[in-house]
Amino acid sequence: MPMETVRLAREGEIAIATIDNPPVNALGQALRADLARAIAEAGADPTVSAIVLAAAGRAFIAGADIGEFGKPPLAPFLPDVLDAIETCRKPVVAAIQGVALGGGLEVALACHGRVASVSASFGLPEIKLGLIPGAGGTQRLPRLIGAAQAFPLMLAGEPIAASRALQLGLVDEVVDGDVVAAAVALARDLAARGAPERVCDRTGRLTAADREAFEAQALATTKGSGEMPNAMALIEAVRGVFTLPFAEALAAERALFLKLVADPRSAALRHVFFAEREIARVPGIGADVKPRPIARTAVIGAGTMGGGIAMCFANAGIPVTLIEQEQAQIDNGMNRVAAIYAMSVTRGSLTPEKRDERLALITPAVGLAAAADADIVIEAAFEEMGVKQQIFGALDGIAKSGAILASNTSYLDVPTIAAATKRPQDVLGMHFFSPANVMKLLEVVRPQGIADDVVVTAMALGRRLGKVPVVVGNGFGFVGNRMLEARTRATERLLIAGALPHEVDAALTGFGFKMGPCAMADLAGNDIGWRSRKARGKTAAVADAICEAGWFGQKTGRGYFLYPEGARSGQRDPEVEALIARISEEQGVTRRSFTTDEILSRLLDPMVNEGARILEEGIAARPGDIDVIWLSGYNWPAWRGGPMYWADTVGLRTLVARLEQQAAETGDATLQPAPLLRRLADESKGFADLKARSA
Ligand code: T1G
Repeated sequence: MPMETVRLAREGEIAIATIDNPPVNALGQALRADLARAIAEAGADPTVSAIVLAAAGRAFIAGADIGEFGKPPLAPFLPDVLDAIETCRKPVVAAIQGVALGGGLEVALACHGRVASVSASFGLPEIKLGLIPGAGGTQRLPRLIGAAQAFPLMLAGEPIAASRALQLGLVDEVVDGDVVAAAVALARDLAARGAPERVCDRTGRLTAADREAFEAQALATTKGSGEMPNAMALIEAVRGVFTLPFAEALAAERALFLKLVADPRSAALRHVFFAEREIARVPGIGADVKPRPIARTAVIGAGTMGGGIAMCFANAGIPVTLIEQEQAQIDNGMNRVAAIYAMSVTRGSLTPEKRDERLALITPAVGLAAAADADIVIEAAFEEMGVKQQIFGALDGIAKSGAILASNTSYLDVPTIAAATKRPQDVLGMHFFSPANVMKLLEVVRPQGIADDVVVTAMALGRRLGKVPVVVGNGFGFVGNRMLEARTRATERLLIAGALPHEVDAALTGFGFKMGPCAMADLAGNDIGWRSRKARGKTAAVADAICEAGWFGQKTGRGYFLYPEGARSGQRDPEVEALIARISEEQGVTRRSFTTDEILSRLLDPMVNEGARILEEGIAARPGDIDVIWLSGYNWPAWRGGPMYWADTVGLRTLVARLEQQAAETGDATLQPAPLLRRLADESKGFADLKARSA
């Protein structure tokens, strides 16, 4: 049976095995089997003196096939394939172009020589999947470059460039040309030198000084390893290079790896890996739809959001005109932008040259006419419909034909804004999150009737700005804020029923969030929610009372918590706790205590329920999109996979039962399980069983 994923060819006495398993040569079962076969065949061929391992496509090998994890493992297993390469009696040389990641780098490490193209990059990113290298990376990399060089690389999981790999001794040569030809030359050379040297036999770099340096790194890591077990497993595995014979250390690494593969935290991170890639596929829009060119941009409104959005463009090297109505306003806006850049220079995260470069890309202007030549105009003005319609109506007469008009509104109706123009097909929402120059999430709001290439352009631009763009439908609060509203209402209910702000926040930070709902409200400013509730005729007894007292949060030194002398973390406030108790009494509620799990259920179940409604209404195309929104916009802990993934781990029947109980207890009809949630639970299914639908 012919090999599907590896092609064998000859260059004289050199056999060239070319891996070809699109899109990124992931080491799935078929490739592992073909690789083992190619090495065996070439190894046994008396006319072959050496083997070159090359790859077709944009990646050398992007690692193990992540999609296979969690499924019954299929032979041949990667460690065995790598053992066949390393113990081959003929030298095997890797010709590396593109990325060599995870198992891909481990393949290269099992070879007897490595030649890289200048654009190649190398990394062991397993840590990001809640794993450690599982096919010799923790043993062979330290033997090649030293444990104190190897450990930080594996702990960070970030790729390094070919030039750095050469410096470290990870590769033998870097070429700016035909990497296969260079690998053939090295293979010939190694064949002439006799039996190939194996990386597993190298111990020269594993000195006492290297051990000492590694142990210092391990100690520092132990102190800060947090929730994830894999950092500790990595230390244990790497320490094996000093304490165990190679074969035993390899077996120990594998055992640690397989344990982590079975860990639900890794399963969640693997879900996130694929969900983050799935968002690029917009249902109903073909891959043939091309984005419109974006060379010049404009931002209307130089407030906190407008300034931050302008910085996103400048940071991506895209010229932007920042527009205000009056000179004083644009001066303030530019001063704020300059101050943020100055802070980055002070912190050393930006050079003065880069600062100047970016500031030079932001052109301040007064009057909408300055947006005339922009390919896209993003409006970030005051959140009031009349203001938006006035701006879009004027822009309609100014912006060039084919320009995209986007609103950064966080909850207003986009079609109503678009109706102020004669080009609604070119008007959409691009909802950035504060601070816009920092937060990754970008909700691309796709109203009915929008042109496909406008959506595709906004998505491509989002990626160009280094954002995580997710297409959402038009509706109040779109996806993220709509679910946040459900959690905010739950917080209010919990406080009146008997919980205290620090207890509510502790439950969520214990779950993995960096900040609880009360501290988050205090950071954002309680007056923002207050104004929005008042504008919609809504009330929240506790939150309103805190605002009526003028306690807007950190900016007033007091909110749900006290912030003495500008402290960034809040302290319990007996006055707030007394105010809450008074409101319970006024509402005739007998306060009671709640366990952490009860608090979590009351905070998160309503969010998931709202998520189910959002999917029913098509405001989100996939549950995974909702998960990515909460990870990149609201600090949902990645190792929990996101709200919809988490719901499946709890079990939808359990969630339905809990929500029914909460609805009965509170009389709040919004807690009645959404039809989709109830249906999936009845069918013993999860959100993961849902197919994508057009947002
Ligand atoms: N397994 C399965 N599919 C993969 C994959 C992988 N390792 N890498 C990429 N894909 C798919 C991806 O889902 C997408 O599919 C398509 O390829 C293009 O990817 C034993 C345990 C390589 C830098 O963590 O970082 O080895 O959406 O959209 O932006 O020790 O993909 O088109 O259907 O991301 O150009 C370690 C993961 C695995 C690297 C390319 N490796 N991949 O980025 O394209 S664990 C990784 C990436 C391991 C061993 C261990 C990136 C990329 P689709 P893409 P890209």
